[in-house]
Amino acid sequence: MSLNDFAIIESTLREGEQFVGADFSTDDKVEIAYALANFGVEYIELTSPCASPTSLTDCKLLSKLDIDSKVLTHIRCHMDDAKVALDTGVDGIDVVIGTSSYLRDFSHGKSINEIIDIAQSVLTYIREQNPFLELRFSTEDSFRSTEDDLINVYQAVDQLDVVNRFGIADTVGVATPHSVYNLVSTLRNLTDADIEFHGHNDTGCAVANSHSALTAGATHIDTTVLGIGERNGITSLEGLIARLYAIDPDYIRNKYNLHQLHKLNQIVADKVEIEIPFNHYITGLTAFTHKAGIHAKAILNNPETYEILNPNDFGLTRYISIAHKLTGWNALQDRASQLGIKINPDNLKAVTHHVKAMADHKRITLSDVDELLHQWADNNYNFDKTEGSSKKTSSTKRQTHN
Ligand code: HCA
Ligand code: CU
Repeated sequence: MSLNDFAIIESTLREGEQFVGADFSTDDKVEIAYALANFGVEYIELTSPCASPTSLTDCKLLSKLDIDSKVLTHIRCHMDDAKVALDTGVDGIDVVIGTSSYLRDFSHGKSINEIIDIAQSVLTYIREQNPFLELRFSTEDSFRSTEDDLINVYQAVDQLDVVNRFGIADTVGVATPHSVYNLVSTLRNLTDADIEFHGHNDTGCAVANSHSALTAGATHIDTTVLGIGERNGITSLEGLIARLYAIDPDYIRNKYNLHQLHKLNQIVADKVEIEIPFNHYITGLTAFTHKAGIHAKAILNNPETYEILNPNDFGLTRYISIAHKLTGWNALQDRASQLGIKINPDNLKAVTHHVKAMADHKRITLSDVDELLHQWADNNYNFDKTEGSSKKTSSTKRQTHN
């Protein structure tokens, strides 16, 4: 199990470029690469240098950046692509070829034996040209390939002894934690090389699948910032970090610069012209927002009661929402203290009752609550106890609270 010894292959600049909203300029790529390196990802994967003339020059440029993350590029299992990639100065090359019947019949048209032949010649060639390069071989659409085909292909490549790492790709997001565990375990028993998992999120399993891959012995996980990629993308960096932090906070705190995560998300979100989704792991607007009175009370006593992720570790703060019918008097007491208001327990309960009644009738705001707290802290106000309405009897005393 490699939950305590794994590396992130951050593919925002490769898989992420395949997101419909992405159109990164050279400057964008440099900025994102620096932000990823500041966060501390071990690898940054770049679009194939064969994709376009600028992809080639950007690959060369980003390989020269003074960053700690290793720079990889990603190519088809093709001799022409290999020659171009070798010339870019990257630290490693990720090679991929489809093995499912879909891709064999409707994409490259090759049989399993032909795939093995091509893989052998391309991978051997790359290794001959550069003995120090990190070389990875992956099958595309691994989870709709037959296990026999996969074993034949991986075994044939393993015998060459030229790759550092094998990849398994859930290209269409069909895998489950169970199927990922089984396939990674099979590959783990077959080779001593490192194992990388790349998982799409079409059915919402990408983070769980990545976690499962690690428990089965995978060593490398592909991510993108905000999960961007083809269709609805792959394992998000933030989802993986949240998942692994929940298991071993100290390990993740020491491994990555967690305070950089929100900034990194905002940079990428701005460039691809989306909002960070409200419910996104760690960085979403509501990720640390608590609402129900019962939750608020416990959170105020001990945040761990309802939080497995500490927002402070990410440079963020929690928020307790109080302007609604589910509110409770503990949360309102906390708000009163924030406002410097003294309010006796009976009045506090009366305000709580009043807020709830008011919220039953209309959408209320924090200022409505604050106003009520001010009013009830001031004994010169009499309230009509009919639910949902209050009646001021004095308009002078209130000013002392403003
Ligand atoms: C794609 C290819 C890929 C490759 C993954 C990998 C996939 O369909 O664009 O090389 O690990 O999802 O299979 O992203
Ligand atoms: Cu992919």
